[in-house]
Amino acid sequence: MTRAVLSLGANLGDRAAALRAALTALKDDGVLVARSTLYETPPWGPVEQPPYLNAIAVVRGDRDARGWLARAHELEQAAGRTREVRWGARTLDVDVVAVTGDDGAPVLSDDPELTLPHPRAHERAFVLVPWDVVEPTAVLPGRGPVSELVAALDPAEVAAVQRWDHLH
Ligand code: A4P
Ligand code: MG
Repeated sequence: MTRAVLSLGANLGDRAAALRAALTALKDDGVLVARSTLYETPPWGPVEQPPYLNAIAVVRGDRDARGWLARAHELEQAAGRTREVRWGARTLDVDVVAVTGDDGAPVLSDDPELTLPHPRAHERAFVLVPWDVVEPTAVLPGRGPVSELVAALDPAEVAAVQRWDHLH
């Protein structure tokens, strides 16, 4: 058994439907431990594109790290994702943020196919803010407590991550 933190993002089409379908699929798999609400977030990175909806899912089950990546790719495909521009707009992106074994030890990997922890998670408000709400004691392996990483972000970036569910 392993535990994984997944980051879900969508900025094309019916963003909320894509995220909800993926979260429902994880629930139906019997692996969903916790999930955040949906947050609207400004696009991060060099590509100009529409705002995202983002969410975090904590899952636990009988998969290794590669197994979670494979499930992530299945969920992307079910949402009709095609791979175009790196960092560009997408119907659904599911990234594996971190994986831990049942002994609590983090899975570490510098394989470009699956880098763990995710190499950009520690600087992304759209990952850290929802994760901190769902799991206030979480630690990002090699980087520190998620709450401290949130505190170290630009406050404007944190404020720009806005709860969306209760507005819609
Ligand atoms: N890969 C390696 N490590 C991982 C990992 N830990 N989790 C490989 C998932 N995939 C990992 O991913 C490219 C390759 O990364 C895959 O072949 C996989 O084996 P991709 O999903 O095909 O392409 P991508 O999503 O464009 O690249 P990447 O690196 O996942 O992009 P990012 O960094 O996730 O950026 N702004 C906001 N506000 N919210 C967002 O969700 N997302 C992006 C995508 C940009 N800006 C955003 C958001
Ligand atoms: Mg991705």
